[in-house]
Amino acid sequence: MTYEVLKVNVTEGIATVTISRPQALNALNTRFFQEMDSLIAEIGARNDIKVVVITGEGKAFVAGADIGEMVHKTKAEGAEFSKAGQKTLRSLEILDKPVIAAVNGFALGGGLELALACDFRVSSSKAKFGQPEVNLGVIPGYAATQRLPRLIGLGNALFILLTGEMIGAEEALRMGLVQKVVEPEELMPTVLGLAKTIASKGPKAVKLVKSVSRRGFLMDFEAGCALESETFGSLFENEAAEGMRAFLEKRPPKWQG
Ligand code: CO8
Repeated sequence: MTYEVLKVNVTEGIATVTISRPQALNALNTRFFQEMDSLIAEIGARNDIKVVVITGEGKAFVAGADIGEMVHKTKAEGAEFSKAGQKTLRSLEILDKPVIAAVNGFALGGGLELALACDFRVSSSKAKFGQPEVNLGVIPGYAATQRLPRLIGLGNALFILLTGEMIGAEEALRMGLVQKVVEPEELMPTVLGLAKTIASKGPKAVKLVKSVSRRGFLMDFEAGCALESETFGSLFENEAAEGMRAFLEKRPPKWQG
C-alpha cells in the first residue's frame, strides 16, 4: 500500500511512524486507519523491525478523530467507525514488538486513545493531553473508557473523561499517563535511545515480556503467574541459555532472530 498519512522510516531495527496530516493536526480519518492496518501487518511480518515509535508531525501528536468525517454519521455508522478503530488499536496493542508513543504535542480524544494503545509514552514538556469528547456531546470510541481507568486508576480517568479539560505533561506524568517528560528537542533522541536499548535485548524475551504482561494484566493473579512460569520455562530451550552463558563467559550475547 502507498502511505499518504503515515511516513515510515526504518533504521537499525527501529520503525519510526510519523502521522503526517499537520494541516488538520493529524486528526485520524478513514485513510489513517486503512494505512495503519496495513502497516501493522507489514511490521508484524518483518523480522528486521524490533521496536516501533509513533509520533506526529508539527504541533500535534494527534488532535482526535477527524470531526469533519464523524459529524454526519448515523447511529449504525458511528458504532461501525468506533469498532473499526478499536480493532486497529487493539492490533497495535498486541503487536509482538514494543510500541513507544513519542508525544510531541496535542494528544486529544482519539489521539490520546492511540497513545494509550502503545506500550508506554514519552512526552514533550509542551504536550497537552485530554479526552474532550464530552465537549462535543459524545464519548470516546477507541476504548479510552476502558484503557484509561486500567492505566491510571478510575479517579484520574474520570477526572480526564468528565471534565474534557486538557492537562499538561507534568500532570500527565504525576498520574502515570506518561512515563517520562523531556524538553521538545530531546523527545526524539530520548525515544530513539530507549528504542535502541530495547532492540539490543534478547528478542524473544522482549516479545514475551510484552505479551505475558499484557495477557496477565487481564487475568487473575494465579493464572497470570502460571502463564509467566510456563513462558519462563520455554526460554530455557533457546535464548536464556545463550544470555546466561554469555554472562558467565564474560562476553556479549549473540542473539538469534
Ligand atoms: N478533527 C478535524 N480537524 C481538526 C481536529 C479534529 N479532531 N482538530 C483540529 N483540526 C483542524 C482544525 O479544524 C483546523 O483546521 P482549519 O485550519 O481548516 O480550520 C486545524 O486543524 C488547526 O486547528 P486549530 O486552528 O483549531 O488549532 P489551534 O492551535 O487553535 O487549536 C486545538 C488546537 C485546541 C487542538 C483545537 O484544534 C481543537 O480543539 N481540536 C479538536 C480537539 C478535539 O475535540 N478532539 C476530539 C475529537 S473527538 C474524538 O477524538 C473521538 C474519538 C473516538 C471516535 C470514535 C468513532 C465514532
